[in-house]
Amino acid sequence: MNKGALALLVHGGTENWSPERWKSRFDDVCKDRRVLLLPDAAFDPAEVHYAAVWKPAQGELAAFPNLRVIFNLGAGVDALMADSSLPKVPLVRVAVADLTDRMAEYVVLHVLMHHRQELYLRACQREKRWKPRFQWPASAISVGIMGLGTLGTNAAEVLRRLGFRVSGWSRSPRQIDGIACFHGKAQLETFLRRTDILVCLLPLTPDTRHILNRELFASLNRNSPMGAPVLINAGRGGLQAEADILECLDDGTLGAASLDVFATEPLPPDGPFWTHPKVVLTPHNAADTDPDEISKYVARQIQRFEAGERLENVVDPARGY
Ligand code: NDP
Ligand code: OXD
Repeated sequence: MNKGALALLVHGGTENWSPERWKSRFDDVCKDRRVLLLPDAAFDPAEVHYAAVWKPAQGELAAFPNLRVIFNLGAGVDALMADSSLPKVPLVRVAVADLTDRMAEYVVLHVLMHHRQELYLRACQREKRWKPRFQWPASAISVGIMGLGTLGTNAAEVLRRLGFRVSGWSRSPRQIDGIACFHGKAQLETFLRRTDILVCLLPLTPDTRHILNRELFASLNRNSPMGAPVLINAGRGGLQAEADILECLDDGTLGAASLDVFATEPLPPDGPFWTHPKVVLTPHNAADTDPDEISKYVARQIQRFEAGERLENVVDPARGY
């Protein structure tokens, strides 16, 4: 049987998103199928049944008349949701243990960094100051996670095992052992009031754009042992009002921030976040998508689809995630 081709459209721009690397992995796991690396391959658009993509250009996917499934090579689909010409076929996103565990590593690393006062301690080291500060226990700190999906739930559970008081906020009601769960706009304020370290793992949708703003920061717990609340955002840059973050860091509404994502990526060299003393910045690599794992995941899903089984982790276009 002539198997439909898989088109690869990868426009990440960083080492992890090297199109050639993805092509070689997909060649390994789709041996009986043509894997086309666009835009270079000479091909007939009609032969493409599957597309595996990262940040494709607007309209690029509309060129395939026989497209059956789109596989987003990451967890967040905001770039695809912004394409009004996106073909109306199932869109599958990444939800795999490899990525989920990497995100938990990032969240734990940054929660501990603020909890254990690493910014202060590094400054002491630079200045050769031997000045230990009181070290409060994890159980004194309340971490609030916005987004209790694949990534947020796992990170919440790992933090709970470390002894933190953990709560979470989602769109619909959730129940997770040992985690205080809040949902919807009506419960947001209650969730924020008890939060010392706010971790954002929300998807970017019309409902969540700029949700991380001054009003929200002002609702965080002002009586935490840490003095001022801390923000950790590894969701998307569009979730944060960046001018508000800078102002709130400067006026003490926020004590510090770990930011992995930005409205404009790569962050321009003259951006104020690079040098802000209260900011810990990473270049959108909280949780890399690993080409080995993700190519296998996509190949498995294609197998399921062709065997008439249900695709996993299909995005609901109405919700936008
Ligand atoms: P999921 O879809 O599994 O979870 C999303 C969570 O957000 C759900 O709990 C959902 O609520 C909640 N949510 C969505 N909209 C709202 C809203 N309006 N109000 C309240 N809660 C809302 O996503 P993942 O956990 O897999 O990924 C989350 C995001 O992380 C991705 O969309 C991506 O942007 C980002 N990401 C960043 C990476 C990085 O390296 N920086 C790597 C990978 C992902 P409900 O449970 O009710 O549906
Ligand atoms: C993702 C990401 O969404 O890497 O997977 O940002």
